[in-house]
Amino acid sequence: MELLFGGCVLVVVTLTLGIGLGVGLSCEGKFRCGTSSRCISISAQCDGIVDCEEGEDELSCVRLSGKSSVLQVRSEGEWKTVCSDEWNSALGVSACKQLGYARYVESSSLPCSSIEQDFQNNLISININRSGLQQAIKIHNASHLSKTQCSSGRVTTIKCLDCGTRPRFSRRIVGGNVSASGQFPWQVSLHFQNEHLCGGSIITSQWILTAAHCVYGFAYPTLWALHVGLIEQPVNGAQALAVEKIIYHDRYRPKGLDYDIALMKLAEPLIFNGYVEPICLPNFGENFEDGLICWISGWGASEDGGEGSVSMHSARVPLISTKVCSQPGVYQGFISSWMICAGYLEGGTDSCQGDSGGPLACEDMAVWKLVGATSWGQGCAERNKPGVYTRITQSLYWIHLQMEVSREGET
Ligand code: 4AZ
Repeated sequence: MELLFGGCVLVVVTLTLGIGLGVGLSCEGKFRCGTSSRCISISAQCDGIVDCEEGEDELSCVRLSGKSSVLQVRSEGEWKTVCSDEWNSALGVSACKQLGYARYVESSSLPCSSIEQDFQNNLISININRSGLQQAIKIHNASHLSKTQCSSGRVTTIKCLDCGTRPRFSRRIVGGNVSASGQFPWQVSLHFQNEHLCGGSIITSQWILTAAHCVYGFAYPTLWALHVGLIEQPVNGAQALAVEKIIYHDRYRPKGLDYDIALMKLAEPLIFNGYVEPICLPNFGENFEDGLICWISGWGASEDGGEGSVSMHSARVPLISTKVCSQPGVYQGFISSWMICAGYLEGGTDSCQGDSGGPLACEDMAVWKLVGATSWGQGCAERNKPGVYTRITQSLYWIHLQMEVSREGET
């Protein structure tokens, strides 16, 4: 009897401890500092005061939303759209810095009524005094006023990078499915120990986006060299670009298919010239419709198990809804929110080995946006087995966070 009682006490104690720890780790209703067990209240996140040891609570406090790149800041646990009332370019410079960009291009304003409904409801005005402007301010800790209406009736949109254009591409010279010079100026060839292994996309003058499965286990910068502005491989004599840092998503696992995203930071910034250009990242909440025609490109194999291609190939592929892509016979049970499918259920056109990490690019009002990064598929171009791409709108926080953290300490 005593033994039984003792056992019961042990079970109860273990359960209580376990649940207690579990709740502590899950930080329910609170913000958790990185991977530590420290939890802070939601209102302490993005309040301008560092609470976490590594300052994580003051990161990811800014985002661009919707098709017009409306600026939003996180405040008191909610995302709020910034009124253009007291806006100025010094704040724009800070906002772009907080998004991890090295530069700022311009701000503009739009009538509040012309943006997506979801972003119209929670508004905020940011005003900053002179001393704030002289310090390296973060825009979310500028003194601010929450509002239900912007006095000007207008909200702020910002642009941090000229991206997504193809100044050297002339439509007349496209032949077959070999890409023309300047057609995909954001396409990168990632060489591992002097061989093309994967594709990538230029997203800023210093950052290349690729797939985690391309670099997992090989995340040593000195073993890689990047090539940009080229059509033909091999690249004898062409200048190889050195990599400074490789970061892959910490939740990526080689046996899983989620979080298949990585960034490479270049040792020296790129100079854009029409053959080398960045592609735009999409914005938060941007929706790319099923059936939208997008493009894939790369030096991958022309058939499953085949050799890589000498010339960069490209193909038109329509986006496929997750509903269709998750049907029985297609990829039932495999398509998560981190993935987007594109291609043809009848087969015939697809990405393949060696294309991984490369762009799934869609043109939207004359601007090209990176909608996916080539990730996986069963075989290549098989019936009912379209290509699966890492969904970039899902990865935006991660991307901007890495770029923002990497810029800390820069002036
Ligand atoms: C690969 O192995 C790979 N058909 C990339 C894309 C696809 C399949 C395989 C999609 O890199």
